[in-house]
Amino acid sequence: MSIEGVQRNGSLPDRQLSAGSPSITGSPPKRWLLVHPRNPAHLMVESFSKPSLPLGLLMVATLAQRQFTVELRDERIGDTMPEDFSDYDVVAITARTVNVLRAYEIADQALAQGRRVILGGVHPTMLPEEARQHASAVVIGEIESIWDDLAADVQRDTLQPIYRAQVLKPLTDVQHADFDLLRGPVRQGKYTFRIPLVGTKGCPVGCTFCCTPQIYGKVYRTRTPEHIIDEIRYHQERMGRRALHFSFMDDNISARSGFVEELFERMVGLGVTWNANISMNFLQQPHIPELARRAGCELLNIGFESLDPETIKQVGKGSNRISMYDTVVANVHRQGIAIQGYFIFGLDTDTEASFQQTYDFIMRNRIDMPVFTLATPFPGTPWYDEIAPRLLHRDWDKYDVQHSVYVPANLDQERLITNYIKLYRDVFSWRGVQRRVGWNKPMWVSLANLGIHFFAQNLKPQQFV
Ligand code: B12
Ligand code: SF4
Repeated sequence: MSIEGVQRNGSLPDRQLSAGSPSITGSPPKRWLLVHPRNPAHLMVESFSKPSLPLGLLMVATLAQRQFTVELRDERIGDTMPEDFSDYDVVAITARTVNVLRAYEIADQALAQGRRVILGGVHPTMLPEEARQHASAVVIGEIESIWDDLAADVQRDTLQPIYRAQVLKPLTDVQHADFDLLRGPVRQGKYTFRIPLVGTKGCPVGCTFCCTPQIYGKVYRTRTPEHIIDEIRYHQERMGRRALHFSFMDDNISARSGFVEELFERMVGLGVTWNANISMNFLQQPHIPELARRAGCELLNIGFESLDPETIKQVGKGSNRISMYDTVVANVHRQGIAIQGYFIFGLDTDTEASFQQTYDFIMRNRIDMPVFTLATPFPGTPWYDEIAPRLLHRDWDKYDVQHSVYVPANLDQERLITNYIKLYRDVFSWRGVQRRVGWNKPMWVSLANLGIHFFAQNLKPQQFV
Protein backbone atom coordinates (compact mmCIF):
# COMPACT_ATOMS: atom_id res chain seq x y z
CA MET A 1 0.00 0.00 0.00
CA SER A 2 1.22 3.48 -0.81
CA ILE A 3 1.56 6.11 1.87
CA GLU A 4 -1.16 8.12 0.09
CA GLY A 5 -3.52 5.16 0.43
CA VAL A 6 -2.72 4.95 4.12
CA GLN A 7 -3.51 8.59 4.63
CA ARG A 8 -6.77 8.37 2.74
CA ASN A 9 -7.84 5.42 4.87
CA GLY A 10 -6.76 7.31 7.96
CA SER A 11 -9.37 9.98 7.31
CA LEU A 12 -12.31 7.56 7.32
CA PRO A 13 -14.64 7.58 10.34
CA ASP A 14 -13.36 5.52 13.30
CA ARG A 15 -16.05 2.81 13.41
CA GLN A 16 -15.45 1.78 9.82
CA LEU A 17 -11.76 1.54 10.49
CA SER A 18 -11.65 -0.39 13.73
CA ALA A 19 -11.63 -3.73 11.94
CA GLY A 20 -8.84 -2.54 9.63
CA SER A 21 -9.24 -1.35 6.05
CA PRO A 22 -8.13 -3.30 2.98
CA SER A 23 -5.20 -1.72 1.17
CA ILE A 24 -5.69 -0.14 -2.25
CA THR A 25 -3.85 -3.12 -3.74
CA GLY A 26 -6.58 -5.34 -2.31
CA SER A 27 -4.35 -7.25 0.12
CA PRO A 28 -5.96 -7.79 3.54
CA PRO A 29 -4.93 -5.40 6.34
CA LYS A 30 -2.01 -6.50 8.46
CA ARG A 31 -2.96 -8.09 11.79
CA TRP A 32 -1.48 -6.59 14.95
CA LEU A 33 -1.26 -8.20 18.37
CA LEU A 34 -0.72 -5.53 21.03
CA VAL A 35 0.74 -6.80 24.28
CA HIS A 36 1.05 -5.48 27.81
CA PRO A 37 3.41 -7.93 29.60
CA ARG A 38 2.79 -8.95 33.19
CA ASN A 39 4.83 -7.40 35.98
CA PRO A 40 7.02 -9.45 38.30
CA ALA A 41 4.97 -10.99 41.09
CA HIS A 42 6.69 -8.91 43.76
CA LEU A 43 5.55 -5.52 42.39
CA MET A 44 4.31 -3.66 45.45
CA VAL A 45 1.97 -1.23 43.74
CA GLU A 46 -0.12 -4.17 42.51
CA SER A 47 -0.54 -5.50 46.05
CA PHE A 48 -2.69 -2.46 46.85
CA SER A 49 -4.70 -1.86 43.73
CA LYS A 50 -5.90 -3.33 40.47
CA PRO A 51 -3.81 -2.55 37.37
CA SER A 52 -4.42 0.79 35.69
CA LEU A 53 -5.92 0.92 32.21
CA PRO A 54 -3.04 0.54 29.73
CA LEU A 55 -3.26 4.01 28.24
CA GLY A 56 0.04 3.92 26.30
CA LEU A 57 -0.82 0.68 24.53
CA LEU A 58 -4.37 1.89 23.97
CA MET A 59 -2.98 4.91 22.10
CA VAL A 60 -1.01 2.56 19.85
CA ALA A 61 -4.14 0.46 19.28
CA THR A 62 -6.25 3.56 18.59
CA LEU A 63 -3.92 4.65 15.81
CA ALA A 64 -3.30 1.14 14.47
CA GLN A 65 -6.99 0.21 14.18
CA ARG A 66 -7.41 2.86 11.49
CA GLN A 67 -5.44 0.79 8.99
CA PHE A 68 -4.87 -2.59 10.53
CA THR A 69 -6.79 -5.17 12.51
CA VAL A 70 -5.86 -5.06 16.17
CA GLU A 71 -6.14 -7.39 19.13
CA LEU A 72 -5.07 -6.31 22.59
CA ARG A 73 -3.86 -8.68 25.31
CA ASP A 74 -2.90 -7.61 28.81
CA GLU A 75 -1.13 -10.23 30.90
CA ARG A 76 -1.69 -8.17 34.05
CA ILE A 77 -5.40 -9.02 33.98
CA GLY A 78 -4.88 -12.67 33.11
CA ASP A 79 -4.88 -12.59 29.28
CA THR A 80 -2.67 -15.39 27.99
CA MET A 81 -0.06 -15.21 25.23
CA PRO A 82 -0.48 -17.41 22.16
CA GLU A 83 1.97 -20.31 21.74
CA ASP A 84 1.65 -19.81 18.02
CA PHE A 85 1.86 -16.23 16.69
CA SER A 86 0.99 -17.12 13.08
CA ASP A 87 -2.39 -15.33 13.34
CA TYR A 88 -0.50 -12.01 13.48
CA ASP A 89 1.81 -10.10 11.17
CA VAL A 90 2.98 -7.66 13.82
CA VAL A 91 3.47 -8.16 17.56
CA ALA A 92 3.77 -4.76 19.27
CA ILE A 93 4.78 -4.78 22.93
CA THR A 94 4.92 -2.03 25.54
CA ALA A 95 7.53 -2.18 28.32
CA ARG A 96 8.78 -0.36 31.36
CA THR A 97 12.00 -1.40 33.02
CA VAL A 98 10.23 -3.54 35.60
CA ASN A 99 8.50 -5.75 33.01
CA VAL A 100 10.95 -5.54 30.13
CA LEU A 101 12.43 -9.02 30.69
CA ARG A 102 8.99 -10.55 30.18
CA ALA A 103 8.52 -8.27 27.13
CA TYR A 104 11.79 -9.61 25.66
CA GLU A 105 10.67 -13.20 26.30
CA ILE A 106 7.46 -12.68 24.30
CA ALA A 107 9.33 -10.71 21.63
CA ASP A 108 11.92 -13.47 21.17
CA GLN A 109 9.20 -16.11 20.75
CA ALA A 110 7.37 -14.04 18.14
CA LEU A 111 10.62 -13.24 16.27
CA ALA A 112 11.59 -16.92 16.22
CA GLN A 113 8.26 -17.57 14.47
CA GLY A 114 9.05 -14.99 11.81
CA ARG A 115 6.74 -12.22 13.07
CA ARG A 116 7.60 -8.52 12.93
CA VAL A 117 8.10 -7.31 16.48
CA ILE A 118 7.85 -3.66 17.55
CA LEU A 119 8.95 -2.63 21.03
CA GLY A 120 7.95 0.69 22.57
CA GLY A 121 7.34 2.38 25.93
CA VAL A 122 9.63 3.74 28.62
CA HIS A 123 12.40 1.10 28.73
CA PRO A 124 12.92 0.67 24.97
CA THR A 125 12.97 4.48 24.79
CA MET A 126 15.71 4.69 27.41
CA LEU A 127 17.75 1.72 26.12
CA PRO A 128 16.96 1.34 22.41
CA GLU A 129 20.19 -0.54 21.66
CA GLU A 130 19.35 -3.25 24.18
CA ALA A 131 15.73 -3.45 22.96
CA ARG A 132 16.89 -3.82 19.34
CA GLN A 133 18.33 -7.23 20.17
CA HIS A 134 14.74 -8.45 20.67
CA ALA A 135 12.82 -6.58 17.98
CA SER A 136 12.43 -5.78 14.31
CA ALA A 137 11.89 -2.13 15.28
CA VAL A 138 12.14 0.00 18.41
CA VAL A 139 10.06 3.13 18.83
CA ILE A 140 11.65 5.88 20.90
CA GLY A 141 9.14 8.01 22.78
CA GLU A 142 5.49 8.62 22.05
CA ILE A 143 3.77 6.81 19.20
CA GLU A 144 1.76 9.86 18.09
CA SER A 145 4.87 11.66 16.88
CA ILE A 146 6.13 8.89 14.55
CA TRP A 147 2.96 7.01 13.66
CA ASP A 148 2.70 7.95 9.98
CA ASP A 149 6.22 6.71 9.18
CA LEU A 150 5.85 3.54 11.21
CA ALA A 151 2.48 2.65 9.69
CA ALA A 152 3.71 3.17 6.15
CA ASP A 153 6.78 0.99 6.79
CA VAL A 154 4.70 -1.79 8.34
CA GLN A 155 2.41 -1.71 5.33
CA ARG A 156 5.35 -1.90 2.87
CA ASP A 157 7.28 -4.32 5.08
CA THR A 158 10.24 -1.95 5.22
CA LEU A 159 10.54 -1.58 8.99
CA GLN A 160 13.58 0.37 10.19
CA PRO A 161 15.44 -0.68 13.35
CA ILE A 162 14.81 2.59 15.21
CA TYR A 163 12.04 5.20 15.02
CA ARG A 164 12.71 8.51 16.69
CA ALA A 165 10.52 11.54 16.07
CA GLN A 166 12.44 14.58 14.86
CA VAL A 167 9.77 16.86 16.27
CA LEU A 168 7.34 16.08 19.09
CA LYS A 169 3.78 16.69 17.95
CA PRO A 170 1.88 19.51 19.62
CA LEU A 171 -0.66 17.91 21.95
CA THR A 172 -3.38 20.03 20.40
CA ASP A 173 -3.21 17.68 17.36
CA VAL A 174 -3.50 14.48 19.38
CA GLN A 175 -6.84 12.70 19.68
CA HIS A 176 -7.85 10.74 22.74
CA ALA A 177 -7.63 6.94 22.94
CA ASP A 178 -10.55 4.77 21.87
CA PHE A 179 -11.64 3.07 25.08
CA ASP A 180 -14.16 0.89 23.22
CA LEU A 181 -11.15 -1.25 22.38
CA LEU A 182 -11.19 -2.42 26.00
CA ARG A 183 -14.91 -3.22 26.07
CA GLY A 184 -16.26 -6.67 26.83
CA PRO A 185 -17.24 -8.81 29.80
CA VAL A 186 -13.79 -10.42 30.02
CA ARG A 187 -12.25 -7.11 31.10
CA GLN A 188 -15.12 -5.99 33.35
CA GLY A 189 -13.89 -5.10 36.82
CA LYS A 190 -10.30 -6.15 36.19
CA TYR A 191 -8.82 -2.66 36.02
CA THR A 192 -8.95 0.13 38.58
CA PHE A 193 -12.11 2.24 38.22
CA ARG A 194 -10.00 5.39 37.70
CA ILE A 195 -9.94 6.51 34.07
CA PRO A 196 -6.55 7.72 32.83
CA LEU A 197 -6.42 11.16 31.27
CA VAL A 198 -3.49 13.15 29.90
CA GLY A 199 -3.51 16.94 29.93
CA THR A 200 0.17 17.73 29.46
CA LYS A 201 3.50 16.12 28.61
CA GLY A 202 7.11 16.95 29.33
CA CYS A 203 8.70 18.52 32.37
CA PRO A 204 11.14 21.42 32.54
CA VAL A 205 12.52 20.57 36.01
CA GLY A 206 15.02 17.87 34.99
CA CYS A 207 15.57 15.78 38.15
CA THR A 208 18.60 13.58 37.57
CA PHE A 209 16.79 10.32 38.49
CA CYS A 210 13.78 10.85 36.21
CA CYS A 211 13.00 9.36 32.79
CA THR A 212 10.46 11.96 31.73
CA PRO A 213 12.76 14.53 30.04
CA GLN A 214 14.07 11.73 27.76
CA ILE A 215 10.63 10.33 26.93
CA TYR A 216 8.54 13.46 26.59
CA GLY A 217 11.09 16.25 26.44
CA LYS A 218 11.85 19.19 28.70
CA VAL A 219 9.41 21.44 26.90
CA TYR A 220 6.04 21.47 28.61
CA ARG A 221 3.30 20.75 26.06
CA THR A 222 -0.37 21.12 26.91
CA ARG A 223 -3.63 20.06 25.32
CA THR A 224 -6.28 22.72 25.19
CA PRO A 225 -8.67 22.74 28.17
CA GLU A 226 -11.54 22.26 25.62
CA HIS A 227 -9.97 18.99 24.40
CA ILE A 228 -9.62 17.71 27.94
CA ILE A 229 -13.22 18.62 28.79
CA ASP A 230 -14.37 16.96 25.55
CA GLU A 231 -12.56 13.79 26.58
CA ILE A 232 -14.20 13.85 30.02
CA ARG A 233 -17.60 14.23 28.33
CA TYR A 234 -16.74 11.39 25.92
CA HIS A 235 -16.22 9.11 28.95
CA GLN A 236 -19.41 10.35 30.64
CA GLU A 237 -21.37 9.52 27.51
CA ARG A 238 -19.66 6.18 27.00
CA MET A 239 -20.25 5.14 30.63
CA GLY A 240 -23.73 6.69 30.84
CA ARG A 241 -23.07 8.68 34.01
CA ARG A 242 -21.49 11.94 35.13
CA ALA A 243 -19.87 10.90 38.39
CA LEU A 244 -16.64 9.38 37.13
CA HIS A 245 -13.17 9.21 38.71
CA PHE A 246 -10.16 10.26 36.67
CA SER A 247 -6.40 10.01 37.16
CA PHE A 248 -4.31 12.55 35.34
CA MET A 249 -1.26 10.62 34.11
CA ASP A 250 0.73 13.84 33.66
CA ASP A 251 4.05 14.12 35.43
CA ASN A 252 3.01 17.54 36.52
CA ILE A 253 -0.41 19.00 35.82
CA SER A 254 0.67 22.49 36.80
CA ALA A 255 3.95 23.49 35.24
CA ARG A 256 2.19 26.47 33.59
CA SER A 257 -0.12 28.43 35.85
CA GLY A 258 -2.31 30.06 33.16
CA PHE A 259 -3.08 26.63 31.72
CA VAL A 260 -3.90 24.93 34.99
CA GLU A 261 -6.09 27.78 36.20
CA GLU A 262 -8.13 27.76 33.00
CA LEU A 263 -8.42 23.96 33.04
CA PHE A 264 -9.59 23.81 36.66
CA GLU A 265 -12.07 26.69 36.12
CA ARG A 266 -13.59 24.82 33.22
CA MET A 267 -13.81 21.55 35.14
CA VAL A 268 -15.96 23.10 37.88
CA GLY A 269 -19.46 21.62 37.74
CA LEU A 270 -18.60 18.62 35.54
CA GLY A 271 -19.43 16.30 38.43
CA VAL A 272 -16.19 14.30 38.25
CA THR A 273 -13.49 13.61 40.83
CA TRP A 274 -9.82 13.24 40.03
CA ASN A 275 -6.23 13.03 41.23
CA ALA A 276 -3.02 14.35 39.69
CA ASN A 277 0.72 14.71 40.16
CA ILE A 278 1.52 18.31 40.90
CA SER A 279 4.63 20.38 41.47
CA MET A 280 4.65 21.83 44.95
CA ASN A 281 5.74 25.33 43.96
CA PHE A 282 2.26 25.95 42.54
CA LEU A 283 0.61 24.88 45.78
CA GLN A 284 2.27 27.70 47.66
CA GLN A 285 -0.46 29.88 46.17
CA PRO A 286 -3.64 28.99 48.13
CA HIS A 287 -5.94 29.73 45.20
CA ILE A 288 -4.60 26.73 43.19
CA PRO A 289 -5.73 24.01 45.65
CA GLU A 290 -8.94 25.98 46.20
CA LEU A 291 -9.65 25.92 42.47
CA ALA A 292 -8.59 22.26 42.27
CA ARG A 293 -11.12 21.33 44.97
CA ARG A 294 -13.93 23.15 43.17
CA ALA A 295 -12.95 21.27 40.00
CA GLY A 296 -13.37 17.91 41.77
CA CYS A 297 -9.86 17.14 43.01
CA GLU A 298 -9.79 14.59 45.83
CA LEU A 299 -6.09 13.66 45.89
CA LEU A 300 -2.84 15.35 44.91
CA ASN A 301 0.37 13.37 44.45
CA ILE A 302 3.32 15.44 45.62
CA GLY A 303 6.99 14.49 45.29
CA PHE A 304 8.46 15.81 48.55
CA GLU A 305 11.35 13.36 47.98
CA SER A 306 13.41 14.39 51.01
CA LEU A 307 13.60 16.67 54.03
CA ASP A 308 17.29 17.26 53.45
CA PRO A 309 18.20 20.31 51.28
CA GLU A 310 21.43 18.56 50.21
CA THR A 311 19.44 15.65 48.77
CA ILE A 312 17.06 17.97 46.94
CA LYS A 313 20.10 19.71 45.48
CA GLN A 314 21.73 16.41 44.55
CA VAL A 315 18.69 15.21 42.57
CA GLY A 316 18.24 18.58 40.90
CA LYS A 317 14.64 19.11 42.01
CA GLY A 318 14.62 22.88 41.77
CA SER A 319 10.85 23.07 42.24
CA ASN A 320 11.08 21.94 45.90
CA ARG A 321 11.83 24.31 48.76
CA ILE A 322 11.84 22.54 52.10
CA SER A 323 10.94 25.73 53.97
CA MET A 324 7.62 25.70 52.07
CA TYR A 325 6.63 22.06 52.69
CA ASP A 326 4.42 22.74 55.74
CA THR A 327 2.64 25.64 54.01
CA VAL A 328 1.98 23.57 50.90
CA VAL A 329 0.46 20.75 52.98
CA ALA A 330 -1.68 23.22 54.94
CA ASN A 331 -2.96 24.86 51.74
CA VAL A 332 -4.00 21.49 50.30
CA HIS A 333 -5.51 20.08 53.49
CA ARG A 334 -7.50 23.27 54.09
CA GLN A 335 -9.45 22.35 50.95
CA GLY A 336 -10.13 18.80 52.16
CA ILE A 337 -7.87 17.36 49.45
CA ALA A 338 -5.86 14.28 50.48
CA ILE A 339 -2.11 14.12 49.86
CA GLN A 340 -0.19 11.16 48.50
CA GLY A 341 3.35 12.18 49.45
CA TYR A 342 6.35 10.54 47.77
CA PHE A 343 9.63 10.13 49.67
CA ILE A 344 12.83 8.65 48.28
CA PHE A 345 15.57 6.90 50.34
CA GLY A 346 19.06 5.63 49.65
CA LEU A 347 20.66 8.59 47.91
CA ASP A 348 24.30 9.29 48.72
CA THR A 349 23.37 12.19 50.97
CA ASP A 350 21.00 10.08 53.12
CA THR A 351 21.90 9.02 56.66
CA GLU A 352 19.92 7.32 59.43
CA ALA A 353 18.73 10.77 60.48
CA SER A 354 16.90 11.14 57.15
CA PHE A 355 14.35 8.52 58.23
CA GLN A 356 13.58 10.29 61.53
CA GLN A 357 13.26 13.67 59.77
CA THR A 358 10.81 12.17 57.29
CA TYR A 359 8.81 10.46 60.04
CA ASP A 360 8.52 13.73 61.97
CA PHE A 361 7.40 15.63 58.89
CA ILE A 362 4.77 13.04 57.94
CA MET A 363 3.30 12.82 61.43
CA ARG A 364 3.36 16.57 62.05
CA ASN A 365 1.60 17.26 58.77
CA ARG A 366 -0.70 14.24 58.85
CA ILE A 367 0.24 13.17 55.33
CA ASP A 368 -2.70 11.02 54.26
CA MET A 369 -0.93 8.48 52.08
CA PRO A 370 2.86 8.44 52.33
CA VAL A 371 4.66 6.44 49.64
CA PHE A 372 8.27 5.33 50.22
CA THR A 373 10.63 4.37 47.44
CA LEU A 374 14.24 3.20 47.30
CA ALA A 375 16.35 5.37 45.01
CA THR A 376 16.64 3.44 41.74
CA PRO A 377 18.93 4.55 38.93
CA PHE A 378 16.81 3.90 35.84
CA PRO A 379 18.85 3.29 32.68
CA GLY A 380 19.03 6.28 30.37
CA THR A 381 18.84 8.90 33.14
CA PRO A 382 21.79 11.17 34.01
CA TRP A 383 21.90 9.62 37.48
CA TYR A 384 22.19 6.10 36.06
CA ASP A 385 25.39 7.08 34.24
CA GLU A 386 26.79 8.39 37.50
CA ILE A 387 25.90 5.28 39.54
CA ALA A 388 26.56 2.64 36.84
CA PRO A 389 29.98 1.54 38.20
CA ARG A 390 28.42 0.92 41.62
CA LEU A 391 25.33 -1.07 40.52
CA LEU A 392 24.97 -4.44 42.26
CA HIS A 393 23.16 -5.95 39.25
CA ARG A 394 21.12 -5.15 36.16
CA ASP A 395 18.29 -7.54 36.92
CA TRP A 396 15.60 -5.24 35.49
CA ASP A 397 12.81 -7.18 37.26
CA LYS A 398 14.07 -5.63 40.48
CA TYR A 399 14.14 -2.05 39.20
CA ASP A 400 10.77 -1.39 40.78
CA VAL A 401 11.83 1.22 43.40
CA GLN A 402 11.41 -1.38 46.17
CA HIS A 403 14.79 -3.09 45.77
CA SER A 404 18.20 -1.83 46.79
CA VAL A 405 20.29 -1.99 43.60
CA TYR A 406 23.35 -0.05 44.76
CA VAL A 407 24.87 0.87 48.12
CA PRO A 408 24.64 4.57 49.03
CA ALA A 409 27.66 6.43 50.43
CA ASN A 410 26.55 6.89 54.04
CA LEU A 411 24.45 3.80 54.76
CA ASP A 412 25.30 0.16 54.20
CA GLN A 413 22.57 -1.95 52.59
CA GLU A 414 21.48 -3.52 55.87
CA ARG A 415 21.02 -0.19 57.65
CA LEU A 416 19.22 1.25 54.63
CA ILE A 417 16.71 -1.60 54.53
CA THR A 418 16.25 -1.88 58.30
CA ASN A 419 15.50 1.83 58.63
CA TYR A 420 13.25 1.73 55.59
CA ILE A 421 11.13 -1.10 57.00
CA LYS A 422 11.02 0.57 60.42
CA LEU A 423 9.73 3.79 58.86
CA TYR A 424 7.03 1.89 56.94
CA ARG A 425 5.96 0.09 60.11
CA ASP A 426 5.94 3.21 62.30
CA VAL A 427 4.08 5.42 59.85
CA PHE A 428 1.50 2.68 59.19
CA SER A 429 1.27 1.32 62.77
CA TRP A 430 -2.22 1.58 64.33
CA ARG A 431 -1.02 4.59 66.27
CA GLY A 432 0.58 6.10 63.18
CA VAL A 433 -2.57 5.67 61.09
CA GLN A 434 -4.76 7.04 63.86
CA ARG A 435 -2.58 10.10 64.35
CA ARG A 436 -2.36 10.90 60.65
CA VAL A 437 -5.79 9.90 59.42
CA GLY A 438 -7.98 10.07 62.54
CA TRP A 439 -11.72 9.96 61.97
CA ASN A 440 -12.30 12.99 59.78
CA LYS A 441 -10.73 11.88 56.50
CA PRO A 442 -12.67 10.29 53.62
CA MET A 443 -13.39 6.56 54.00
CA TRP A 444 -11.16 5.59 51.05
CA VAL A 445 -8.15 7.22 52.77
CA SER A 446 -8.77 5.14 55.92
CA LEU A 447 -9.23 1.95 53.91
CA ALA A 448 -6.04 2.51 51.92
CA ASN A 449 -4.11 3.07 55.16
CA LEU A 450 -5.61 -0.05 56.68
CA GLY A 451 -4.45 -2.11 53.69
CA ILE A 452 -0.93 -0.74 53.91
CA HIS A 453 -0.90 -1.29 57.69
CA PHE A 454 -1.17 -5.08 57.26
CA PHE A 455 1.24 -5.03 54.36
CA ALA A 456 3.85 -2.99 56.28
CA GLN A 457 3.80 -5.13 59.40
CA ASN A 458 4.76 -8.17 57.29
CA LEU A 459 7.69 -6.65 55.41
CA LYS A 460 10.91 -8.71 55.51
CA PRO A 461 14.43 -7.42 54.73
CA GLN A 462 15.03 -10.13 52.08
CA GLN A 463 12.20 -8.63 49.96
CA PHE A 464 14.33 -5.57 49.29
CA VAL A 465 17.54 -7.19 47.98
C1 B12 B 1 0.88 7.51 36.05
C2 B12 B 1 2.14 6.73 36.33
C3 B12 B 1 2.05 5.65 37.20
C4 B12 B 1 0.73 5.16 37.77
C5 B12 B 1 -0.01 4.33 36.71
C6 B12 B 1 0.92 3.39 36.00
C7 B12 B 1 0.37 2.81 34.72
N1 B12 B 1 0.39 1.51 34.64
O1 B12 B 1 -0.03 3.49 33.82
C8 B12 B 1 1.19 4.34 39.02
C9 B12 B 1 1.17 5.24 40.22
C10 B12 B 1 0.38 3.09 39.36
C11 B12 B 1 2.63 4.05 38.64
C12 B12 B 1 3.35 3.06 39.20
C13 B12 B 1 4.67 2.81 38.90
N2 B12 B 1 5.48 3.60 38.19
CO1 B12 B 1 4.88 5.07 37.11
N3 B12 B 1 4.47 6.52 36.03
C14 B12 B 1 3.36 7.09 35.72
C15 B12 B 1 3.62 8.25 34.73
C16 B12 B 1 3.61 9.57 35.50
C17 B12 B 1 2.66 8.32 33.54
C18 B12 B 1 2.44 7.00 32.79
C19 B12 B 1 1.48 7.20 31.66
O2 B12 B 1 0.40 6.64 31.66
N4 B12 B 1 1.80 8.02 30.68
C20 B12 B 1 0.93 8.33 29.57
C21 B12 B 1 0.99 7.25 28.49
C22 B12 B 1 0.08 7.64 27.34
O3 B12 B 1 2.34 7.22 28.07
P1 B12 B 1 3.22 5.89 27.90
O4 B12 B 1 2.68 4.76 28.67
O5 B12 B 1 4.65 6.24 28.08
O6 B12 B 1 2.99 5.52 26.37
C23 B12 B 1 3.45 6.33 25.30
C24 B12 B 1 4.85 5.99 24.77
O7 B12 B 1 5.70 5.43 25.74
C25 B12 B 1 4.64 5.13 23.57
N5 B12 B 1 4.43 3.70 23.78
C26 B12 B 1 4.06 3.06 24.90
N6 B12 B 1 3.95 1.75 24.68
C27 B12 B 1 4.25 1.53 23.40
C28 B12 B 1 4.28 0.34 22.68
C29 B12 B 1 4.62 0.40 21.34
C30 B12 B 1 4.66 -0.88 20.56
C31 B12 B 1 4.93 1.64 20.73
C32 B12 B 1 5.28 1.68 19.30
C33 B12 B 1 4.92 2.83 21.47
C34 B12 B 1 4.56 2.76 22.80
O8 B12 B 1 3.46 5.71 23.03
C35 B12 B 1 2.54 5.98 24.12
C36 B12 B 1 1.58 7.07 23.78
O9 B12 B 1 2.21 8.32 23.67
C37 B12 B 1 5.04 7.88 34.21
C38 B12 B 1 5.89 9.01 33.74
C39 B12 B 1 5.60 9.28 32.28
N7 B12 B 1 5.52 10.52 31.93
O10 B12 B 1 5.43 8.38 31.48
C40 B12 B 1 5.63 7.14 35.41
C41 B12 B 1 6.66 6.05 35.13
C42 B12 B 1 6.23 5.24 33.93
N8 B12 B 1 6.56 5.20 36.32
C43 B12 B 1 7.69 4.74 36.71
C44 B12 B 1 7.86 3.83 37.78
C45 B12 B 1 9.28 3.53 38.21
C46 B12 B 1 6.77 3.24 38.40
C47 B12 B 1 6.84 2.11 39.43
C48 B12 B 1 7.81 0.96 39.12
C49 B12 B 1 7.26 2.63 40.76
C50 B12 B 1 6.24 3.28 41.58
N9 B12 B 1 6.09 4.57 41.39
O11 B12 B 1 5.61 2.62 42.37
C51 B12 B 1 5.38 1.62 39.43
C52 B12 B 1 5.24 0.43 38.46
C53 B12 B 1 3.89 0.32 37.82
C54 B12 B 1 3.86 -0.54 36.59
N10 B12 B 1 3.01 -1.53 36.64
O12 B12 B 1 4.58 -0.36 35.62
C55 B12 B 1 8.83 5.24 35.84
C56 B12 B 1 9.29 4.12 34.90
C57 B12 B 1 10.78 4.09 34.76
C58 B12 B 1 11.18 2.98 33.88
N11 B12 B 1 12.38 3.08 33.35
O13 B12 B 1 10.49 2.02 33.67
C59 B12 B 1 8.17 6.47 35.12
C60 B12 B 1 8.69 6.75 33.71
C61 B12 B 1 8.41 7.67 36.07
C62 B12 B 1 9.70 8.40 35.85
N12 B12 B 1 9.56 9.65 35.57
O14 B12 B 1 10.78 7.89 35.94
N13 B12 B 1 3.09 4.91 37.68
S1 SF4 C 1 9.68 17.24 38.60
FE1 SF4 C 1 8.86 15.13 38.43
S2 SF4 C 1 8.56 14.78 36.21
FE2 SF4 C 1 9.83 16.62 36.41
S3 SF4 C 1 11.91 15.86 36.17
FE3 SF4 C 1 11.46 15.91 38.40
S4 SF4 C 1 10.63 13.85 38.92
FE4 SF4 C 1 10.61 14.08 36.65
